[in-house]
Amino acid sequence: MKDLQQNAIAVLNKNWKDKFSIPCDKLYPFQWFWDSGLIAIGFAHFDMPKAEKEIETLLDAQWSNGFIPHIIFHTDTDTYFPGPDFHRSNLHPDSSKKFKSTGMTQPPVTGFVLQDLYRISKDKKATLGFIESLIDKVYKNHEYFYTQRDPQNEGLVYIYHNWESGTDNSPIWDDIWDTMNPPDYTFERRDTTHVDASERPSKREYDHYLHIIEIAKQNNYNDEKIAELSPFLVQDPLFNTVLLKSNQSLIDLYGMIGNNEDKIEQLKKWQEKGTAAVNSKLYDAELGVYIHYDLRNEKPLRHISSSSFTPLFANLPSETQAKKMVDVMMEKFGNPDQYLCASFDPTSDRFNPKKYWRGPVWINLNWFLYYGLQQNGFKDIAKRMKQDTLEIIKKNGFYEYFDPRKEEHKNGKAGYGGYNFSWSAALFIDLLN
Ligand code: 2M8
Repeated sequence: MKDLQQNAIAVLNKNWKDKFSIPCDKLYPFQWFWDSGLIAIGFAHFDMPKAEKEIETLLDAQWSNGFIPHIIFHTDTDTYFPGPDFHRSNLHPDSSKKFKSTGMTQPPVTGFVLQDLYRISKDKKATLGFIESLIDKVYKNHEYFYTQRDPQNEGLVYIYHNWESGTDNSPIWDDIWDTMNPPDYTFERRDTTHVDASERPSKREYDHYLHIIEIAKQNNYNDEKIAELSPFLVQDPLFNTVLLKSNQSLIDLYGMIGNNEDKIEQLKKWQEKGTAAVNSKLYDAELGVYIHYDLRNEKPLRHISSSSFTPLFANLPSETQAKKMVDVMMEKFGNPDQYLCASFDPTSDRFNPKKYWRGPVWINLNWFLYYGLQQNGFKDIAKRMKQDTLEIIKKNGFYEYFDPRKEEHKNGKAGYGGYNFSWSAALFIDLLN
């Protein structure tokens, strides 16, 4: 495993571009929001200055309304579609004057990442000083979410695009695609020149993705208009969990820094309301897990995915709920012939073990679930989650995603998507240490 750790370090150093990291050469050649945060956790174990720089660069691209974009286009390259000319972040009056970006966001990991840097740091005083220098930007990002992304003032924030969820082509979104009929656009995909098309979303799915952005652009990325008009408007348990986990981290960190009582008070209010809302609106007692809610069509999306278990990461479920969730996880995803944790319900007919977010195992989700299980006292299953994660990397390398079926791993060809993928390397290092 020590050799593999050296390989993981080499992957991160190779994907480091002076002041930020790319998730993967050619396939993802810019800085992505949640990748960036998770990558910083890996760097923190062996190169704290890079970890800090990664976060500093990310926050440097923040808009004046507190919004942090999902992709920051630091360079010009045509290996990715859709690029800066398609997204046109400058349509929004508050967008960064310094960086071109998208007009959508991603799970807001920054708050808990700062706390992880502190956990890992060998020089706590210096790291707390670094955190103090930029924590207000993260607070402002949370303020953006609660004031702009919660139209009914429920304590839950919405996402307006599947790319904001991070779980791009999850079968959950099929229900929403059924409510839309976008034009058959002409465009040149780049992802399928780097990765086998069978492991990526379909052309028709991309039509939906582009159509939602077209609507947002027609409205200059105005949040109120998007809430009114976007055909995709979803309350996502993973996204809300990440926000609440980050809220809690901000409360802890401001407490350590001192003199920030007003912010702590506000964060606690968001925390209380958000936790209650996740548990009342997104918990499906019959399924025994958390699910997504389609705010546009006012209906729950009753599917079980790896996102369904992530509220454990922010300690949101009660003891009874947690126990029930873990039972469901083991019953549906825990078959000994499979590695934990498939990204979509393996017993569903929408499950596809090779296709991106429709079934494969993802290292970032396993990392959330490992810590969630551990914190909630499910030590044995947490141990399996960690062992499975380390083993699939050991067998295949630092791929983007992996086949859950153990049988497929016999020839070492069960890793899919991009290779030398940054967060797989970063979180491998964190799990090992
Ligand atoms: C994937 O998403 C991008 C769009 O954001 C793409 O397919 O082009 C997702 O897995 C997302 O969660 C991830 O942040 C991104 C970069 O790794 O790739």
